[in-house]
Amino acid sequence: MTVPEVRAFLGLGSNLGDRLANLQRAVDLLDATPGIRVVRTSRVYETAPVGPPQPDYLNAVAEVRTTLTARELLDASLEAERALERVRAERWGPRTADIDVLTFGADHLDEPGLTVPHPRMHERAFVLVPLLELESDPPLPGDRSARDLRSDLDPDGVRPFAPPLDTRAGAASGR
Ligand code: A4P
Ligand code: MG
Repeated sequence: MTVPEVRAFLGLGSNLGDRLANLQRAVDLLDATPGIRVVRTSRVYETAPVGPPQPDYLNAVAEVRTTLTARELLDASLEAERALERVRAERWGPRTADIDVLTFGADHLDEPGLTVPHPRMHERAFVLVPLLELESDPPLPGDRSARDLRSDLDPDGVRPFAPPLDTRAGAASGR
């Protein structure tokens, strides 16, 4: 029996070390995980930090197709973060790689340690600008729609930095 694939979006961030290489490595690690295919990513943006003073981030959003459950996708993301030797020193503090599960199909989940859509995604231009590049009407927390947000989305501090990250899917199609 074939397990149907779910389309999910992952938020990627890095503000320590070689930030672009960290994001690429995160994509490669996710793509190498059985049950996850990274289809494409947004462009890479350089973004002003939200939270305590810290270096600017690079952020991007990856579109994946997965046969995993949402929980398994989160675990794979945390595993990739660990592989990138993320130092969990302070909440909202600097990190080599942060991977958030933004959406999982059209599901709304609120379980211990797993809330989807990501509860703060609609407040954050560093998530929304790259996400809206890939999907014009993504699931959002509560009953919000992207149309409601666009008017008060402040893209200041979210600057294009690099083209989309490499994916096997992109390489196969000659991109
Ligand atoms: N968790 C629950 N739901 C989810 C989900 N949908 N995706 C739990 C990922 N994790 C989820 O995460 C803590 C726990 O949240 C996880 O173990 C998981 O069970 P964490 O990554 O260790 O904590 P954190 O990231 O330090 O805190 P938090 O509140 O998740 O922070 P955010 O929201 O991830 O923000 N500024 C810019 N410009 N760019 C950034 O990327 N990132 C942050 C971190 C702050 N400022 C930023 C950026
Ligand atoms: Mg996080």
